[in-house]
Amino acid sequence: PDGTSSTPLLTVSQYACKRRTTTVNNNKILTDALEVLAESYEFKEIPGRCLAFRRASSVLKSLPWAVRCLRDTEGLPCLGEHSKAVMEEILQSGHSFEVEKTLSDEKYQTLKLFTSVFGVGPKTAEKWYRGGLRSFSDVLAAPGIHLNRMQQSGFLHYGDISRAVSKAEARALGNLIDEAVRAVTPDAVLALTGGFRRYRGKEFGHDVDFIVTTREPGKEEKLLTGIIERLKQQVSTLFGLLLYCEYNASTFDMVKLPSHQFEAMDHFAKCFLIVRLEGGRVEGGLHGAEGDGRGWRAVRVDLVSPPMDRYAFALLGWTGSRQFERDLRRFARAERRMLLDNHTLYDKTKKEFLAATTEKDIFAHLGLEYIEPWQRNA
Ligand code: DCP
Ligand code: MG
Repeated sequence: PDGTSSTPLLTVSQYACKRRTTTVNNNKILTDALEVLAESYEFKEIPGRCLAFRRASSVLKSLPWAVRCLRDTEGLPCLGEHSKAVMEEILQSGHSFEVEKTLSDEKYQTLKLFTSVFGVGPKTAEKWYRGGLRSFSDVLAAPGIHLNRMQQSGFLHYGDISRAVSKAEARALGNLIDEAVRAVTPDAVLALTGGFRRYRGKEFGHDVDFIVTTREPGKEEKLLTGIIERLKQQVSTLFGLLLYCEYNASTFDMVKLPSHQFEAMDHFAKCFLIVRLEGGRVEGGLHGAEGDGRGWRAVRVDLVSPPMDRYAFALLGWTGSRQFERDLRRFARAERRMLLDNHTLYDKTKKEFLAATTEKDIFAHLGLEYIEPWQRNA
C-alpha cells in the first residue's frame, strides 16, 4: 500500500463469517430498505429472494464507510441487479418506490403486526389475514380462533415484550438467573449468548438468551428443570417470577450428522420464558416502564442447555447473528466439505466429527480467522 488511497481496496468476502461486522452501520438507510424487501419476500414465502436481499444488506452493514453512489459498490459481492436498483433510487432521490409501496401494503403491514406477537409465526399470521382479520382486536374478537398458551401470553404481555430490553435489564436478569443456577448446583456454567453477547456499548435487544450447563455429563437436563422449579418457587413481592414457561426436553442424538436445514431448531433441552423483572433491581429504573408506575416489566428469556462437550457449538450457534450463522454453515459446506450446526462439526472428507471446547477451536477447524462476538453483527 502506498498510503495515498482514501478508500482502502479491501476485498469483501461473500461470506459473513469472513467479515467483521460491528453494530456501527454506516449504510442504515440502505440496509433498512433492503430488509423491508427481504421481509416482504419472507412473508410471500419466496426464500431465494428474501435471502438475496438479506445478503446484500449484510454486505453493506460490514462496510466501514458509507456508500454514496453505485460506483462505490464496484467489486462488492452479493449485490444483485434488484438490490442495486433499489440502492440507486435511494441514493439519488432519498427513497425507493418499491419499498414505500411495500411499507404501505395492507398485507405486509398486517403480517408484520401479527408476527410481532410472541408465538405467532408467518403461517398463523397468513391464516388470520386470509380469514379477513386485520388488527389485534379483530383476532381477539373473532369466533373460532383458538390461541395457544404461548400466543395468549404474547397478547397479554404484548406492550412489554415488544419494547426493547436494555443492557441494564439484561444484566439484572443475568443476576436473577445466576442466583437460581447457583441454588441448584454450584458447579454450573452460565453464559450470556444471543444478541446481548454481540453488543458493545449502549444497545438493546428483543430478548435475553442464556446457555447453561454443568461439567457432570448427562446432568444438564436436570439442571435446566431444576432452574425452572427454582424460578417458579421464587416470588417477587406478591407475584410469581415466571409469567410464562415452555419447556422442551432434549431430543439430542449424539451420533447424528449435522442438519442440512438451517432454520431447524437445535435438539438441546431449552425453555422459553417470560420473566417478571422488578424495577428496583435496576439502577435508575427500568427502561420505558417508569411512566406507568408499575415498577416492573415482562421480559422474554430463552435458556438452552447443551451437554458440556457441545458447549462451544451451542455458544457459537446461539450467538448469531442469523446471517452470520447461515454463512458459517454455507462456508463449511461449500468451501471445506464440512457440516456444521449447533451440535457438532463433521468433516465429510475424513468422515469424522471434529471436537471443540471453545469457539476458537471451531473457527480453527474451519480454517477461518477468529471473529469476536461483537464483530458478528452481520
Ligand atoms: N438461532 C438459530 N436458529 C434459530 C433461532 C436462533 O441459530 N432457529 C440463533 C441465532 C440467533 C440466536 O440464536 O442470533 C438468538 O436468537 P434470537 O432470536 O434471540 O436473536 P438475537 O439474540 O440475535 O437478536 P435479538 O436481539 O432480536 O434477540
Ligand atoms: Mg436474543
